[in-house]
Amino acid sequence: MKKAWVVLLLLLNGCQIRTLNPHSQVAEDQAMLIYLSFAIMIVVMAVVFILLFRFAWKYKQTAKNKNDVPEEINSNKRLEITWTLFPVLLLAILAVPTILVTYQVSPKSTSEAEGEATDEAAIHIQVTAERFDWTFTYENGRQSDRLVLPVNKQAVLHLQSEDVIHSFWVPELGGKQDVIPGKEILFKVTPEKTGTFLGKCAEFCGVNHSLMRFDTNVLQEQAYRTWLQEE
Ligand SMILES: [Cu+2]
Repeated sequence: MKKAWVVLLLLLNGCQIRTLNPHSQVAEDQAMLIYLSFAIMIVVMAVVFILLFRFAWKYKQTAKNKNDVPEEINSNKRLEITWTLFPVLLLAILAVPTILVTYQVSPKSTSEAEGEATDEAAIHIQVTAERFDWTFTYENGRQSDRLVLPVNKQAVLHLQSEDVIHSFWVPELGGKQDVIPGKEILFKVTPEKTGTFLGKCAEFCGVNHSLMRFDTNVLQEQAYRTWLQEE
């Protein structure tokens, strides 16, 4: 029994990748959607299971009712309206924030984003995925295998792939975002906390896919500037 719990905990932990530990607005919005749909699911499950057990108990066969012929009921307006409106209401509660957030956080390709206002002070980083590593190129030309970002400042990541479809994913900052060959995709993120967050490719891209991991370091702005100048 103990073993089963350990296995379950390991599965839930996802080995270092922590999805529900958001440190950016995008990641917070995504986590909120997960919690909301989970809460709705719990409500539905509770109703279904309570009714299931209640009816199984209430209408169980006994020596007394064994030969009863149940009354035939053709319709019940009140019940029918309830079980139609209730799911509609739940779906609406789920749909409105989902659509709003999805449109808001969806990354766009460069051509789609043309003419769209970007933060003047935002930093731009070229992110190149190829089998099987990531290269991050900064504004001063510095290249690195790690993503380094200043805290509380918008970063515009220009995602590009050299070969096949990869997926950019730093769960604590948001994502996952497919990286598609022949198309540059902009992913905007503003990290809200300093620290090191694990990122990885989330699209199976070949035999060494699992090696496509990278560290994301979120630094204070001054430390970021210093790091940029380092060799
Ligand atoms: Cu990949």
